[in-house]
Amino acid sequence: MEKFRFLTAGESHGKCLTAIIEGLPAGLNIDIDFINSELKRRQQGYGRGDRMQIESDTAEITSGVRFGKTLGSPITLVVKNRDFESWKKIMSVAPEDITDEKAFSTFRPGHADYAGSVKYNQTDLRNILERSSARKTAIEVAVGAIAKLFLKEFGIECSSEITQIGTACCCDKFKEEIDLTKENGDSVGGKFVVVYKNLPIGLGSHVHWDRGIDGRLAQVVMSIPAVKAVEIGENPLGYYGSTYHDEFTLNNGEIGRSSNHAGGIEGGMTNGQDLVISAVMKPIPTMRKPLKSVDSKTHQPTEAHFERSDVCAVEACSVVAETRIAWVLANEILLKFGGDSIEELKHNYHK
Ligand code: EPS
Repeated sequence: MEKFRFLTAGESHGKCLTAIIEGLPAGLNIDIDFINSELKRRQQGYGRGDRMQIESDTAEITSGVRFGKTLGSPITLVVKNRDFESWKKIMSVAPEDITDEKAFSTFRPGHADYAGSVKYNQTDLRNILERSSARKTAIEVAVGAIAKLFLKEFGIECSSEITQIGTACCCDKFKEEIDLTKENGDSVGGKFVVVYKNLPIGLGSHVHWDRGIDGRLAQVVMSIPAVKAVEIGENPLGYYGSTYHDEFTLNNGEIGRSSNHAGGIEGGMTNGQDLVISAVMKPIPTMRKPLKSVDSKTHQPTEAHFERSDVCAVEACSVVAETRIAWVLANEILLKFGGDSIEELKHNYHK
């Protein structure tokens, strides 16, 4: 069930990225500086490509907000692609501008190129690259930053941390691993964890498969480009029931827990403990030292296409995950407590 809904549009080197959000109550404070600081966080991290030197992502709000507060009407957001200045002709919408410049036909193993070109009947793989690019996560983060502002109204905050880069599991070694990968013309993935604190009990439900909040969270994190695995709480492999489950405790009459292996979710519902979600990002498929491929036009063996890319984007991915999780939590709060204004929602809200 969707209460907090949105659509995004935009290509990586097109004019801009756009989103329309619907379902937020009236009266929510919109702090544009916070949205822009989240966009900045997404651009950072060791191992990013040169595109991040060109862009300086900021969001413009063109509807749904007046004098810093939501109106309850749809909110439109725009993030400009600065790089569009260099791509105006190549990304033109006008048929008379048709050009082969920047066209390519050699599939990158691991990218959307192959399946996308077959599905959409495209010979120029740029027509797939442009929307499959992780560039679109910029506008998604802007949407998620608004969801985070909504969560802040209820004292819900989050943090994230990188736990592994390639084979390095200790943060002192992360830079070294990325430097070595870059020297080898390769790319590297990793793992991160996101924690949300101060959630109410009972977001999500056990009554239908599609209402479990764990499934909804897994979907939004798994669908971040290059994410291949999502875990909620502690990976239970190797545990017994007696050692995995979080025993109940009583402290001055207050119900508590002795541990949080469940990561804050039991029976598809938040249980009041911290929400803990980890995800694994694969190495980005665009590599300076390309893998073997096939040319889609000539059907001859060749090397995969290379163009400017990131060596490692795990840190950016963790920011994207934080903001996507915020979409789901905001939606569940709206569903459970309801309200057309932030005042009404706060009146209905309880932990
Ligand atoms: C990205 C923008 C892209 C890439 C990257 C993420 O810009 P460009 O293609 O112009 O260099 O840097 O996207 C990918 C690596 C990918 O495979 O999708 C961004 O804004 O995050």
